Amino acid sequence: MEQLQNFIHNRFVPPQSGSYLENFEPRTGKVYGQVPDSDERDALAAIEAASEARASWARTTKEERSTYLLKMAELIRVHSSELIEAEVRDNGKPIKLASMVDIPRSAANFEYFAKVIVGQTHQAFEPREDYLHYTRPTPLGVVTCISPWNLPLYLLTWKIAPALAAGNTVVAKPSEVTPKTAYLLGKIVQEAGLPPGVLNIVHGLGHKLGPTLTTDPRVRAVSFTGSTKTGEVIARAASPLFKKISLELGGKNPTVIFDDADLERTLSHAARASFANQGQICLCGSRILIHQSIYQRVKTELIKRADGLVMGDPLSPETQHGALVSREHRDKVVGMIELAKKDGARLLCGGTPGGLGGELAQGYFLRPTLLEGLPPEHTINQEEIFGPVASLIPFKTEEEAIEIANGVGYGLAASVWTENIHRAHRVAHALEAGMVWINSWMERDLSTPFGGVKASGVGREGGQYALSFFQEQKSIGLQIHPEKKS
Ligand code: TXE
Repeated sequence: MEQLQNFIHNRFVPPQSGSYLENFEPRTGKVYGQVPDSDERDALAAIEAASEARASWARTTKEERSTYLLKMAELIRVHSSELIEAEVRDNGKPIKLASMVDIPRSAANFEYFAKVIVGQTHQAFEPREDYLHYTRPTPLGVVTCISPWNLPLYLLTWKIAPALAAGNTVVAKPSEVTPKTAYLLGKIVQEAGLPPGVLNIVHGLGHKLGPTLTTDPRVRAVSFTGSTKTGEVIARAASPLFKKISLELGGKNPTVIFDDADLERTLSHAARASFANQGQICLCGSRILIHQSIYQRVKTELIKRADGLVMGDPLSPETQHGALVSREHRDKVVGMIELAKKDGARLLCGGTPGGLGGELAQGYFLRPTLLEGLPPEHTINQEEIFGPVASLIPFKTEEEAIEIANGVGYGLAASVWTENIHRAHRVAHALEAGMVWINSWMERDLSTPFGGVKASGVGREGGQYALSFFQEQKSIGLQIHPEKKS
């Protein structure tokens, strides 16, 4: 059974406690590896390594850092088969998704920031003819990047790449539930020849490592993606210490379908928005708001599409719907469905766990599930379920749709489906969400700001927004003497 190790100062090292956690394979429900159960001592060793490497990495030119990042991207592509299999076995996602999205995007994250950093410009201001101010982006120093289990390498590299490009050294903590691709990234760091200490990876439980990783005086910034609850814990610990924090948290995103939508297109996207990655993407549309005049038709079609998704072995290329990430998470999702049923929801499809035989019999499978009949205020329509569960909600007017869409604590993303250009923009402007898609879902240019409002987080990732988080803009003022003195 494979035993993963921490990656500190470019060396693979065991956790100082000598203890390991079991790593379960979602498709079989069986233990298939061991993950370091690291503690404060490992976190301190990683911070120490990052701190030692800080000054020399900050002195590298942006072209040098760009070259390292391009090498990382190239090596991710070279090792993509191994990374794809690791992501599928760790997470339970369909291999098609890992091959088309997770791993290519992880390479693209490095490639993208390799280009952005060399193109970064400075600003200059001239308040008088004899005076010049200019800005100088400077790295922060040591930064912590903490990532979740739903898009393991994709989200980890989405943080690491801009942090390194900006000249920081990094301590990364992947989710303990999906550690394998982060472990393999350590090997890629060795192969790419990154200087020791520039990127360190510590595995283990968030509550054991979090306090050190988010409060150590040498850590200048914390970039986190995960649950709103953990986001709160991190904000409470790091904010009073004046660390920069970026929090990408949960969502309860509405898919708003008006009666003039192009239904054929809308329905296939709406189903994908609800069930992609088994509904475990923070951008997933878990509340489907439907104009009452087309409600029955949309409902019937969505059920057909949900039932039509091929659930199966995540390692099979035909599979469209894999396993959920863990037994605990699957049970939590099923618990929410049970709560909905108890309170009077109608289960339109899915809802029962399991359903596969052979070596997959104990896997964490749950068919795409649609519910209706609960008011917008019900827990099911308020709390993030983060599984293959969407709830249908009818509305009568545009105003009502906006009110329902905005009537939750979250504000990450939304999609609006209409052929009326005025309504499309009007509604997009009125929605309380960091990102709104019109007649599309999850189309992303890596330069656009990514992040939420309300309980969905603080700060923006993507392009210059990520760079500005991982840098300080130093302002330098210069007096120009009008007369020649020397
Ligand atoms: O998240 P956690 P989990 C949501 C989703 C899901 C729930 C739980 O609703 O059901 O979160 O998922 C680390 N200090 N999302 O348990 O606990 C942890 O080890 C520092 C939404 O995975 O927030 C992991 O590396 N770090 C989300 C990371 O934080 C801590 C994607 C995320 O774990 C910590 C995933 C602490 N005190 C889950 N405690 C999205 N919106 O993208 C834990 N961690």
